[in-house]
Amino acid sequence: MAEAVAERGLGPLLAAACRAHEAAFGGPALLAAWAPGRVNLIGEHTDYNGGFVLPMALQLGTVLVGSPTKDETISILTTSAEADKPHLVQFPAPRQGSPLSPRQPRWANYVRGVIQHYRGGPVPGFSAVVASDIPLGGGLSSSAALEVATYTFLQQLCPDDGDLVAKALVCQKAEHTFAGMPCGIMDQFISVMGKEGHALLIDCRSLETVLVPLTDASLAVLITNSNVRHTLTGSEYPMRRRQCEQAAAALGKSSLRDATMADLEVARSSLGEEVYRRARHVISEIARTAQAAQALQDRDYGMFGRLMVESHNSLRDDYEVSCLELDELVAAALEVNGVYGSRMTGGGFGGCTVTLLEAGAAERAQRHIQESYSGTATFYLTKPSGGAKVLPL
Ligand code: GAF
Repeated sequence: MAEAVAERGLGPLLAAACRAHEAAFGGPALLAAWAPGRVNLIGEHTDYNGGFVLPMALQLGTVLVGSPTKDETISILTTSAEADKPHLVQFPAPRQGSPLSPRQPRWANYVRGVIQHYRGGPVPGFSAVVASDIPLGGGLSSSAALEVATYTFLQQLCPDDGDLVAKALVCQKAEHTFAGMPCGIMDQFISVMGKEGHALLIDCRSLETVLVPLTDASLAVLITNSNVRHTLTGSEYPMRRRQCEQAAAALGKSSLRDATMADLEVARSSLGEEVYRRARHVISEIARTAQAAQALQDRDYGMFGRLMVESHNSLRDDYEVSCLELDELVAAALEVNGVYGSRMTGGGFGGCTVTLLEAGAAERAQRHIQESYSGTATFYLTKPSGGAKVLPL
């Protein structure tokens, strides 16, 4: 059954990270920060097309605890499975004068990238421990949470001007330049800006947001991890991005946000069938997301659920980023009485599904999904959380 994320709280994760700091570095952690992962309710592969997304921040997240040091070395220990086992990396602080660049191990590049691009830098020496309860490779933005937790930690060590949008943009830049992943802005943005009890409709072109309440006690959001590990730094994600840019250019638009279905139909034969289908997903998904946010505001969960299913089908058939396991999980969820809708969430190629359902149907749904699924699923029932924060020690 689902982990009771809310009841467990942040305490054990923070305490374990502080103990690990004391053990590894021989002194207490004096500063701590936390940043959440996210689940996207709808609006997939629209962010890098200037479109709408509707994510919520999770109660699952990443903590980074640490202390300033006298020397100009940065030492970071991760206890999360990101590195398979506890793993220490050390490198000279940028304040020493030499810029950081991506290196092995890969997990540390999210931290290095944020340190390098930090707006309050150059960053001095410090010791730190990273710990996380976000399932890795589950498509719930463990990497964005690590970037945003790192930035929030640095804000205490050497404060910047506190601009939150700029913070999300720096974390995205770290991912582009140090992890080689040309992601959109959704994951870092929601990890910074999440609001308790709300999903956030983000216009990824203007970066304006609308808070959409998600506090109805009769409603639940169930995340199901297929436990098929998703990796997005391969060629598929960048290729989808390029295809979208190609379609927008052929339509004479700066992004697919500005294109209509009618524009697309006119250009169909010149685009080629595959690029046409990629663009059809994006244009229809942007419209669906705006409509879904309205449906959620209106508490029209039936409509929201139908749009989730359309989104999944479009990601599966037109954008081709689903996989058999995700399709199985969605099909099983939709067989349960009390389920409004279900879809793959995040980048795809594995990871999680998200299901909107009556709270009273949650246990039944988990049982049925697990029984129907050919693999082993893991479930999370989580309420929308706030964004990144400093933790008092
Ligand atoms: C990944 C990316 F990091 C996001 O920017 C977004 O494009 C998402 O895939 C798909 O909606 O999480």
